[in-house]
Amino acid sequence: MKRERKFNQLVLATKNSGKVKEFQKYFSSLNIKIVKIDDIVGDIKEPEETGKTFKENAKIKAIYYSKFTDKPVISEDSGLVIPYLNNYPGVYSSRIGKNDSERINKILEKLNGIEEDKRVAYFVSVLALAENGKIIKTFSGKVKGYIIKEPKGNNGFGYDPVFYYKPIRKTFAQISSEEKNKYSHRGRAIKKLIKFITNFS
Ligand code: ITT
Repeated sequence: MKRERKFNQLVLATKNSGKVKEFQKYFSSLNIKIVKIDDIVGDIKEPEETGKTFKENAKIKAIYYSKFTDKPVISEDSGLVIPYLNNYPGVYSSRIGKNDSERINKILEKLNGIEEDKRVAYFVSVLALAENGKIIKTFSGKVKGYIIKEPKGNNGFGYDPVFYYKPIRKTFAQISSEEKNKYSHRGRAIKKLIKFITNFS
């Protein structure tokens, strides 16, 4: 069954410039225009992320922002999950410190002296697609890595400098955003989103 209207434009509802860069990179070769929410509605108040899961928070953000525009909106909730630390920091990934380096130091302290096989970590991304305050669908992506003892690399954002991806023997901060999109939680979730919107266009 074909949808009547094409998803030829998506409003990206995030305040995180690192995410914006990766989305723009991914979509740059496709016939889908990414518009930032700020460019449509200006600097509006962010919704409270009261959910207990990434999916709940992604939905909260997508529903909230999609009430400000008639265009389809995509939001993301993502974070780092460390099973040895009972899945910390999880949905609190952006809130455990004032800036990226404080947040990185917090997890390095918690893992101080812990051997490599227990330093497994996952990045998780859940995207929510919504229109006029209603969720159309969610998409998720996950990638496994290891938290190394000292930050390496200057690219990316957030926990990328300590997230070591074994298949390429580099951290996510040592590769370009294009390459990161090939392996990352976000890249994997975006791939599912694209499959959905292009099948229904
Ligand atoms: P928005 O809600 O406006 O999208 P945010 O930064 O608050 O921006 P989240 O609530 O989804 O977004 O928090 C995700 C946090 O998880 C993010 O701030 C980083 O600290 C971390 N994170 C997520 N994806 C990451 C990635 O690809 N690389 C490094 N850190 C990442």
